[in-house]
Amino acid sequence: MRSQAIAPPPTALSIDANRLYDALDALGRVGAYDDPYTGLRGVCRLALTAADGAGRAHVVAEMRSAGLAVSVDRIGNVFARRPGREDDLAPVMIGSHIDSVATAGRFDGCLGVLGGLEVVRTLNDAGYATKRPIVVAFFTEEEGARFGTDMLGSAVATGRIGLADAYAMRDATGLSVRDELAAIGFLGERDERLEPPHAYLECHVEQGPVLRASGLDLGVVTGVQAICWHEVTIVGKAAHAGTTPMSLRADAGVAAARINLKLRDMVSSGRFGAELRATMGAIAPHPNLVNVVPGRVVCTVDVRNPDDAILERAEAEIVAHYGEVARLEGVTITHRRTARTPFVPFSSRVRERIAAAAKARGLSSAPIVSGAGHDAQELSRLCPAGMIFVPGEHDGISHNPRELSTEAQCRDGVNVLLDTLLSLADE
Ligand code: HGY
Ligand code: MN
Ligand code: MN
Repeated sequence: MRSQAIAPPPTALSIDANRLYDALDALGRVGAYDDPYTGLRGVCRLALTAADGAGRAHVVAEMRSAGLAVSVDRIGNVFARRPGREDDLAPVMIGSHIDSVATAGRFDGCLGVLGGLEVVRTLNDAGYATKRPIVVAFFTEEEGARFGTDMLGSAVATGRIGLADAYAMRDATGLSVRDELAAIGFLGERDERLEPPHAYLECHVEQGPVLRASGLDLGVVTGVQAICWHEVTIVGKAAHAGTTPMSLRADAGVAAARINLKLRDMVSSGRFGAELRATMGAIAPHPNLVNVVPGRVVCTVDVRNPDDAILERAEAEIVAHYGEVARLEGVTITHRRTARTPFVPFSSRVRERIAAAAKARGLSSAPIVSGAGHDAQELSRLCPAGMIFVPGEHDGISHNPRELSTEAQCRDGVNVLLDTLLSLADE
């Protein structure tokens, strides 16, 4: 490392926005596909698939080219370390994820990881060594879209989910987390339980319309709303669509539809306030044929609310409804709770640093609750954690190839990430 400069004032340094945007574009080409519905290039890097493995290898190579020492833990989380002047101090960690849903854009998660890398590159260019070490990290299966529970890697790293339980999780085809980690060469040896960092920062696209609609440059995230996921299995009776009288049917497809409409009715009833969000994202009928009454449906329920007590009430009503639908349709309904996280508040100290850094750059910001789950909520169990939200175009759409944040929006978010990092890494 070149000679150590005196700590520059936080706003003396700025990132190379063009380099950041090029890095986002390059990673966005890994696991890219031509989306038939939007006509755009989408990203599909479901956790631990070959595409995710290629994305991981791409980012690890970038981390190493920035002079970082890379290690992989037993759940495939990747940590890239930059030494500090006082190298035995706890590091400041910047992280997020690079796995994606099947119809993703190139910003969700990637902005946080490549933004962290850009912060390191900016400090390298300035020949500046922070007092504390810096770690840039990405966590395994943040999306939960393949193995069924979100923030899997960061939940293992922070002790919410045990390693053995995580290894045993299987995707819809029966492939296990452990085998798939080995298959892509990311079954690491580093202990999966993370030593508490000094602080954790994550820069992420908002994935919603709030910041863009209010003309704000950034969001200072106050916390993540409570999340509950169910996998619901409905077993009826496959039968001939033409010869089977309606009175003799046990139609799993109609049962799933009743549950889906119930979700919508609960939201529109107002009985759970104005913030309840409920979604049946996956619906898989079997045998899924035009002339067969569906004998079986596996579907999912995703319910969220900033208020834990309201979410509890909503979940209880949904579970009671499973019983009502089973009786009405003559089917059996079982469910498995696959994710359940409470509302998680972020550190007021870190939030203040983020807000001050935005103000020092003349950027407008406001507090905002996160509708999406993030690795930062898991890391907040170990250390003070905070998030910076970046606005998105097209109403901030995400989990869709139309996801788009401009170079300037990404630049502002990562500059504030840099400033906040400096203020924490030099204390
Ligand atoms: O579902 C979520 O909130 C996140 O995208 N994993
Ligand atoms: Mn994300
Ligand atoms: Mn996501």
